[in-house]
Amino acid sequence: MSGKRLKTPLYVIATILFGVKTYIVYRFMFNIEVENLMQEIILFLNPFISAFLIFSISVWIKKTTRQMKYIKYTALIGTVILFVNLVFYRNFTDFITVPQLFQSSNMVDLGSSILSLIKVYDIFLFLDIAFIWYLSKRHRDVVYVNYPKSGRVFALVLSLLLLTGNFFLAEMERPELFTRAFDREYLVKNIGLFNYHVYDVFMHSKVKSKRLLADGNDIPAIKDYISDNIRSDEESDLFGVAEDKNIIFIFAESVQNFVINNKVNGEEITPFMNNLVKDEDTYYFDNFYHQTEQGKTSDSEFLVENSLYPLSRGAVFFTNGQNEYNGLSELLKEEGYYSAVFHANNKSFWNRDQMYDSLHVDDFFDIDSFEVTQENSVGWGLKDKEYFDQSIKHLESLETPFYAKFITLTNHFPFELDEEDQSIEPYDSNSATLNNYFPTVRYTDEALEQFFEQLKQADLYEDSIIVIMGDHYGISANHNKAMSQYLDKEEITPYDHVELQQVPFFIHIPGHGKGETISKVSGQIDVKPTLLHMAGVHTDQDLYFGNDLFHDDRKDFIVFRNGDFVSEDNIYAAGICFDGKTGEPLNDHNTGFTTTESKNACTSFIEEAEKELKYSDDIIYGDLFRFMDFN
Ligand code: GP9
Ligand code: MN
Repeated sequence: MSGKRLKTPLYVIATILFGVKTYIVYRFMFNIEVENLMQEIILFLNPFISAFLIFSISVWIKKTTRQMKYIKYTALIGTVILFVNLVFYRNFTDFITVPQLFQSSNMVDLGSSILSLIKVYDIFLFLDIAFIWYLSKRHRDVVYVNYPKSGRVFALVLSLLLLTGNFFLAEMERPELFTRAFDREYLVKNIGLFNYHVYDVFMHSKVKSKRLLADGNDIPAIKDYISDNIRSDEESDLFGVAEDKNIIFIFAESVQNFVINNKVNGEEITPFMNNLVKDEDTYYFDNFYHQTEQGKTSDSEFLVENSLYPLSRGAVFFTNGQNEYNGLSELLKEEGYYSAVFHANNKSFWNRDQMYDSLHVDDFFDIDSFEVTQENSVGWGLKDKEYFDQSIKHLESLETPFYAKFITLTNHFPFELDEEDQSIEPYDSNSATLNNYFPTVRYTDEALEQFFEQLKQADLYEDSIIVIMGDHYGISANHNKAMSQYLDKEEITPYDHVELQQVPFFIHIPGHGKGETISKVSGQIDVKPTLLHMAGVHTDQDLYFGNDLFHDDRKDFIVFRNGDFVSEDNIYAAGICFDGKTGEPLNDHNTGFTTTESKNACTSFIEEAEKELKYSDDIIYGDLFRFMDFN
C-alpha cells in the first residue's frame, strides 16, 4: 500500500447507505410480515441489490461532475420515493400503485392528514443524502471511479446477476409471484420496493395500452353473441323467490365436490353439507364447476360478481381492478341492498380494497374488524369457527336487506389444523397435502353448521337465502397419484381431472320446501344471473356469459379458462374429446378425430368456447363497460 489511499467509490458507499436505510424502513417502519429465515434473507438482500443496480450505472459516466451528479440525484430521488411510500403506508397500510397515484379520492384523503403522517425522525432518512452530497463535493477525487471497460462491464454483469439471483430466490419462496401477482406486500418483500414500482409501471402500461386502443365498436358483436347464445329473458319458476331477502354467500375455501357424500377412513367427511343435499329447502348442484385461474379465490369472486371470465394470466382483481363493472353488488344496491364482504385477511390481499371499490361494495370487514390472536389462528389466519363467530355482530349491524359475502380460510393449502380441531383422522397416502385435506374440510363443514345455528339465534336465518360455493380446487394435479388411490382409480386421466374441478354449490332457501339436486352442467359463471333473478331483478340490459340455473333454456356447456369444456355429452381436455358419461376418448390425440361423430361432438363447442373467452377478455382488457349505459 505504498502511500496510496484506499479508495471506496461513491457508488459503493451510496449502495451500502441506501441499502441499510431501505432495510431499516422495511423492517421497522413498514409492517411487513416475515415468516421464515428465507424471507428474512431476501428482505435483507433486495435493498442492496436494487441500490447496486441503480448506482453502479454511474461507472459508465466518465465526466467526474456528471458521475457525482448522477449518484447524488438518484440517491435523492430514491429517498423521496421511499419517503412518499412511507407516508402513504402510514395512512393506507399499503404500497402505492400507479392507478392509486391518480385516484383523486385517495390523495384527498391523504392531503388532509398529511402532516400527522410525517414524523420528525423521518429527517434521518435524508441524512445519508447529505453525506453523499458532502463527499461528492469535498472528496470528489477519492470517490470518483474511472474503470476500464472491463471493470464497467463487470459492474453491469454483477448487478444483473444479483438481480437474477434475487428474482430466483423470490420465485422459490413464492412460486408464481410474478404471474399470479397477488399481493403488493409479497412483491415488495421479495423483490424490493423499487423493483416493485418498475413492475407496477410495466403492468399498468400493458393494461392501459389495451384499454387505450379500445372503443365501443366491439360491443354490438358481443351483444349479439350473448342474446343469440346465452341469455333468455323469460322468468324462471324461482324468479323473485329471494326478493327483499338477505343474501348470504359463502365462498368455501378449496372445497371440492368429491368430498360431498364421501368417506375417509370409513367416516363421513362433510356431514353437515351432506344433510343439506337432502334438505327440502336446498338446491344442490352436483355438476357445478369452478372456472378460476391464477387469481384463485379472487377469480371466483370475480366470476360471481360479474359473470365474466377471469384472465388467463394474472389476477383480474389486480390487472383490471380499476375497470368499470356492472356487478352483482352494484345491481343489488339499486334494488335497495346493502353489500358487505367479510374476510379475515389484509385488505390489500388480491387487491381487494381497490376492486371492491370498483364493484361498489359498501363495506369490507377485513382483518382489522376481527380479533386475531395466535390462539385463534391456524395456517392462513383466523380459524373459520372464530371467524363466523366474530362476524355475527357485524352482520347484525347491517342495514337490511343485505348481500353479505363470506370467504373462509382454514381449508387452505397446506391444510394445517390444530389437534383439538381435528374431528376425523387424516388419510394415509404419499401426499401429506391430500391426507390433511380431509380433517380441514371437516372443520370447515362444522364451521358452516355452527354459522347456520348462529344465524338462527340472531334471527337472521328466516329472512335470508344462504349460498355455499367451493371457490376452486384444493388438491392440484401434483397429487394425482394419491388422488387416484383415494378414488380407487388406476390413474387420473384428463377426463378425471376435469371432473375433479367440480365444486359444491348449494342454494338454501329457508321454508321453500321444493329443493332438489340439479345435475345439469353448470359453473361459477352462472351465479350472477341466477341470484339476480331470484332477487326479482330483470337483466335484459346486462352483458354476461352465464345462465339462470333455474331456467331450462340455457347454454349447455361450461368452459374453463384454458379452453377446455364440459358439455352435456362430452368433456374436452388436453386436446381430447371424451364421452361425457364413460370417459372414453372419442378421438386420438395424435392423429386427430377418428370418427365424424366425435368431431361434431366437440369441434363446434371448441370454437364457441374460444369465442366466448375472447369476448369476455375484450370486455375486460378494453374496459368496454365504460362505453355502456346499462340503465
Ligand atoms: C386469501 C384467501 C386465499 O385472502 O382468499 O387466497 P387463495 O390462495 O385461495 O386465492
Ligand atoms: Mn381460495
